[in-house]
Amino acid sequence: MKITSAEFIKSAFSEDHWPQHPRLPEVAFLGRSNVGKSSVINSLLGVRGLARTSSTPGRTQALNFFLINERFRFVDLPGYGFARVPQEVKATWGQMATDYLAKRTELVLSIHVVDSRHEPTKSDVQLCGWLQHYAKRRLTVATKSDKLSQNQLRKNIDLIRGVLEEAEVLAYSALTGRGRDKVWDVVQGALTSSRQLLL
Ligand SMILES: Nc1nc2c(ncn2[C@@H]2O[C@H](COP(=O)(O)OP(=O)(O)OP(=O)(O)O)[C@@H](O)[C@H]2O)c(=O)[nH]1
Ligand SMILES: [Mg+2]
Repeated sequence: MKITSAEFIKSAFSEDHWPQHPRLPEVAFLGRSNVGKSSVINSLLGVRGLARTSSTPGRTQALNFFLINERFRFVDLPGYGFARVPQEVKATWGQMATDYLAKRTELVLSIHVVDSRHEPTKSDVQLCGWLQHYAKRRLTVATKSDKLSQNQLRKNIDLIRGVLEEAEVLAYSALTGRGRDKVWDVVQGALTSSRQLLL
């Protein structure tokens, strides 16, 4: 897809702050804290620093909305499973993210970002179960693949597929752009089939 414009719209901490007009399809990025969600967004868009990234886990605290090509939105969700975040913040995360996943009719695709180097955690399995339960479109992306050999990557992708019980897991790297075109194909497919839904 050709990106003609990409801009940050707003951060939202609750439902009444989600963008309302116009109604546009949204693609959400979910996953563990520090896994590389914001980096996936920036690399897909080819814009450095649009979604804030950091080596400190917990960088993204709210739901961050980005408007792309004035036609659809990307939503960067806060990461889960960061131990040092206080209990009440953890509870708020759960509420914010689960509210969004359960209620947002504009959501057409959830991109679950996992670390290609590690076995998925309990939280990953839980999120995946959630997404399967809601029966909306989803895609699992295993990022940071540049840190692995081809052989190790293949083994890990198989492991991740097994643990998450997902037929397809795409190898990705924000550093090299690996997997970028494939992810865009899936995004494009979701946007195309959502057209009627939102009219
Ligand atoms: N080598 C490599 N490093 C990456 C890749 N993607 C992200 N990183 C690094 O991983 C760290 C975390 O990336 P972020 O994109 O901020 O992760 P996040 O999931 O948005 O983190 P939170 O918002 O804190 O949940 C940063 O230091 C990135 O530079 C990748 O594909 N390859
Ligand atoms: Mg982030």
